[in-house]
Amino acid sequence: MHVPDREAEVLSQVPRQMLRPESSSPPGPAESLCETIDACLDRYTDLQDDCPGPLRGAIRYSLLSPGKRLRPRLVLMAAEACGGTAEAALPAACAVEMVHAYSLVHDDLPAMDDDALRRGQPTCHKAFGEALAILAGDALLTLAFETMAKGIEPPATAARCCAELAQAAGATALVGGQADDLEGTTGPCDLAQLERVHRRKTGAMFRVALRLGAIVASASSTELEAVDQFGTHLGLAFQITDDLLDVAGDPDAVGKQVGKDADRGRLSYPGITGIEASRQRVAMLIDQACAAVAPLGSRGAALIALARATVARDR
Ligand code: GRG
Repeated sequence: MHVPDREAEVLSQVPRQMLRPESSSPPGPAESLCETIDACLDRYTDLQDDCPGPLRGAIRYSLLSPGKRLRPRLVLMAAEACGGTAEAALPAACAVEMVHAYSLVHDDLPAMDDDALRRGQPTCHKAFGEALAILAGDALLTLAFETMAKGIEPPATAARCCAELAQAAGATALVGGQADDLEGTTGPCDLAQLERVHRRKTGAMFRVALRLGAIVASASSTELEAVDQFGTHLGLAFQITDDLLDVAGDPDAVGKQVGKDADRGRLSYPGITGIEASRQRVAMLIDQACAAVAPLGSRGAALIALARATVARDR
C-alpha cells in the first residue's frame, strides 16, 4: 500500500493500543466485517492519477484510521437481515463511512469543535493543515456519491440510495443538526430540543445506514420500516452513550479528549437528566430497537447483538 511520507510519519505517532487490536485467534464476525470494509475503503481511495499526493494522504489518513466502522457494518447487516447480500451493499457501506469520516474531519476544525485528537491520533487539520483538512472532507463527501452511483445495481436503486444519503447528510439532518448544536452551545436547552439535535446530527446517519442496506436488498416495506425503527432507537442510544463516555469515559480508550461537553457548557443527556437516568434511557432505547426488528425473525439476531454491544462500548 502506498503511504505518503506525512501520513506514515503521523501514523507512527499513534499509540499502539489505538490501532485495531491484533489477536492470534481467528477474526470474529465483527472483525471480519471490518476487514472487508477496510479493504474496500482502501481500494476506493487508491486515487492515483490526478489526485495530489498530500490530498490523497489526508483523505486516507482520516478514512482508514481505526474507527469502529459501526455505520458500514449496519449497512451490511441490514442487507443480510432483509434477505440480500453484504457484497451488493458494500458500495453503500463505504459511502456511509466516507460521509461519516468527512463529518468528523470538518467537526474537528477550529471553526467547529476545535479538536486535536480523533481516533487516538492527531486530527486531520493538526496533521495536514486546515486547508487540506477542509478539502479532504469535501473529497470524501463527493466520493461517497460517486461510489454509490457507480457501484450499486440497478441504476434506479443507486439513484434512490444517493437521494437517501444526500438527505441524511444534508441541511435538514446531519448538517442542520450540527448547525443547531453549534448555535445551542450557550443557550438554554431542554431534553426535547437536545433529542431533536441528536436525531439529526447522529441519528440520521444510523437510520440511513440501515435503510440503504435494506434498499439494496430490495426489502419489503415491513422490513424497511423494521430496520428504520431499529436505526432510530439505536442512533439515539448511541449518542447518549457518547455523552456518557464524555462524562465518565477513559480518554485513552475513547481516543479523544473527554469532559468537553461540560467544559464548553454544552448540554448533554447526562447534563440534563443525570447519569443514572441517561443509562436507563439507553437501556430502554435498546429494548425498543430490538423489539423493532422482531418482524425479521432470526435474521435480526446480528443487529440485536450489535445494538447491545454498541452501548456496552468504552470507545
Ligand atoms: C461537520 C456536517 C458536520 C457534522 C459533524 C459527526 C459530527 C457532526 C460531530 C462529531 C461530534 C460527535 C462526538 C458526535 C457524536 C456522535 C458521533 C458521530 C461520534 C463518533 O462516531 P463513532 O464513535 O466514531 O462511531 P468512529 O471513530 O468509531 O467512527
